[in-house]
Amino acid sequence: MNRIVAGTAALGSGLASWSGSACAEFALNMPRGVTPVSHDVYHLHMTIFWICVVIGIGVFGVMFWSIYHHRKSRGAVAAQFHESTLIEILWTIIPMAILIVMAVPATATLVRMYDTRDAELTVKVTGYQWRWHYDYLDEGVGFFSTLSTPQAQIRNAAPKGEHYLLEVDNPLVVPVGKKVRILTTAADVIHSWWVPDLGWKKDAIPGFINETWTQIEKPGVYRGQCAELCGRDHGFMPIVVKAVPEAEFKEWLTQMKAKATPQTAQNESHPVSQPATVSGGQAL
Ligand SMILES: [Cu+2]
Repeated sequence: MNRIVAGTAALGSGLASWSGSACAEFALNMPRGVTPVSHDVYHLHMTIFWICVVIGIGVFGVMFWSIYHHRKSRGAVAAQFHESTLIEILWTIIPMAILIVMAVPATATLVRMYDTRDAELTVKVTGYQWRWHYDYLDEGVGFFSTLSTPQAQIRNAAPKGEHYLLEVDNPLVVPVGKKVRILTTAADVIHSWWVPDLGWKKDAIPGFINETWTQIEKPGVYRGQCAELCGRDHGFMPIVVKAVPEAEFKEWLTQMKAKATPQTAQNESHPVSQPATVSGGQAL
């Protein structure tokens, strides 16, 4: 009996701790994000969601009402309205109107997503199997960003950390409130750069350069992953974006340039040398 009581107590405390931690992160909806585009995407998603709810209630309401009121036990006789011009017009015009109502905000959001004009900083993101390379094109700074979760955690030999498989050695650092143009490409297979809080994902395709932009509104660390099945270790190429105030960003950039200088001098005889701040990444 005591064992049952103890077991129940343990289960209760387990559930309490679960509801305190995991449940706090549990969400059914998509994140609102931290950029103007992510807010647009969220509002678009909610608009279309509510349109679908109204359509669902309307269609199923009519259907269930009809099933109930025109049931066989009431002696219902099917109505004959083949070749009804009115019905034909209605079921053409109503869906068309619904599509137009959804297409207008969707197009406006897409146009905004592709408007990379007036960006203050350009970062080229290159996907590799299995890590990312970031180039600050106008600054001469570039580095690899590689998964930093210890192997022991991956092999279940150590307790998993808070950001298991979502942590890297060198995050992408960007200034808060500035428009950053992001170019994506790949050096081997197709990858996809995806940080949900930024509101978009962009394929990184060898031989092509895709373009988008972001403007993060509040400082913080935002995490994502490669969203393309790019090979064996596809699940081990996380993305970490660190948004910092402009002054801090400039300081970081200065440090990165200082680190780059000695090696740039060394590589002067090799015009196509790798960016000097490259840190060796390891494929897992
Ligand atoms: Cu990938």
